[in-house]
Amino acid sequence: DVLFVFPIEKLFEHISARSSAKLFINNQFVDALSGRQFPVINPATGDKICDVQEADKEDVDKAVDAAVTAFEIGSPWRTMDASQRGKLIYKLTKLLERDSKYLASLETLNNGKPYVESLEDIEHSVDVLRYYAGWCDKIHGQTIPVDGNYFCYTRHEPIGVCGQILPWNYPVALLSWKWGPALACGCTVVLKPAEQTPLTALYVASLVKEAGFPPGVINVLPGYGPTAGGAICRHMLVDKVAFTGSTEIGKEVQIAAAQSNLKRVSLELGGKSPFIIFPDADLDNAVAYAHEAIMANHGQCCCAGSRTFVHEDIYDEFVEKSKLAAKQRIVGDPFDELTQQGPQVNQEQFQKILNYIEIGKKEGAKLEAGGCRQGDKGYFVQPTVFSAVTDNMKIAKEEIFGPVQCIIKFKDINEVINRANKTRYGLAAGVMTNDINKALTIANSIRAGSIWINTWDAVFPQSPFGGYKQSGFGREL
Ligand code: TXE
Repeated sequence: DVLFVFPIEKLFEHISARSSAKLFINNQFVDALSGRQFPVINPATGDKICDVQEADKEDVDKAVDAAVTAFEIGSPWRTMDASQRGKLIYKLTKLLERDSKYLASLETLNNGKPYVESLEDIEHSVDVLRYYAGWCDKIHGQTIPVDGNYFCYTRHEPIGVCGQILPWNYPVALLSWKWGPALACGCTVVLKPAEQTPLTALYVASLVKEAGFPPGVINVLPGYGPTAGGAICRHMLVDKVAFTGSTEIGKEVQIAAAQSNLKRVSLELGGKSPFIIFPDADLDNAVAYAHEAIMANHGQCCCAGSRTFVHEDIYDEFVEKSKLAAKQRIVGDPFDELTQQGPQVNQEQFQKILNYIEIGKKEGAKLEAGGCRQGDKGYFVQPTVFSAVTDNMKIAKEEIFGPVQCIIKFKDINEVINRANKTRYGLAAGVMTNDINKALTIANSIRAGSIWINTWDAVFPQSPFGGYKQSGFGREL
């Protein structure tokens, strides 16, 4: 039953029946003021799924007006009991569960990730929102015994109108990361999903209305980055912008915030995360973790383990086994239950990855597996493994964001700490070892937001996530 997929033809009918290929403002699906639309593509075929209304600056103004009104003192949202806010968020999680197969099918159609993984993303989103639903009535300040005849207290207040800009790699999951805390605290939201993957966010918007959120509390604007995204970042009445995406655009977001109203900014950006494998670790286990660390979600993870540092004593054997793992990975139709890897999200990302593979070959890295596109339709890339990668190569320094494993040799712990830290990024890191001393030394020496010991990608609603250095600041979850 878990593998039941919503029939694809029905997906199209539903998108139009719910009129959800539009902007969601004030609990209504409306056309963009310009009337412009943009195409949304199925990455498995390159074919158009549908056209979606395209938000621009005037639509952002309209959505922010709605969010400002919803946030006014005395409004239904501001006077609602905190526990009632929690019930609304909880109701939304029930609707997500009710429609999880539909949503997972839509996610797979639009993003290309395997259906089973889309289902897991929806389950994760439910867990995240449920966790935050419980927080609503547990956010309190302090009383402070100041000197003199005074009563002093702190009160935690909602920030206000929160602009939220999402990438395309985890469309529903990242939506839950952004909405959960903002709604729990009583903020209102103007969200822009990535232009590549707006469909699931728009469907969830229809559930927002069904759950009974007051109009204007949540607004969803599909559109492009420089236009709709930029207008959110520059808007004088947006109090905060939470951005997940590339480091380059993260910098632009912060500049726009500074040049407009000094809105608060939180940034969750790229990475080049090191995974350090010591010879005392179980070899097969380490190979399997390192493989998943980079291949999961087709390499399209901000916290992908994209630099695999392997100790010289086990290097050759590790490479051999990693090569085998890559060759065995099943790439194909994301709706097939056996598929482990579907297409990359779009032509641009697909081409970017193939370019990096060519650069790797030219720089002298040894291609052990993959290295080409798979098939002649859609944006499929073969799981690729490079050995003999050195620190100065582009493929060891830049974020490829694809299924390309770079295996690098090291000799000792101090040297590998230094080398692992030589990056502008600092999102995550990992170590595989049976020696607690080595594990804790690594954990305390690598400058990254999450350090995983004998695991990877262990991300929970209850624990914080975010970067050091140019991987961003502020914490998700
Ligand atoms: O990212 P962008 P792209 C990395 C990854 C990937 C690269 C490029 O290396 O290959 O970035 O991907 C919106 N003002 N990551 O081009 O451009 C845009 O519309 C405001 C890592 O997709 O950063 C989208 O909604 N917003 C990352 C979002 O920003 C703007 C996930 C992300 O797009 C804007 C994605 C502007 N001027 C990519 N320009 C991660 N941290 O997981 C664009 N946007």
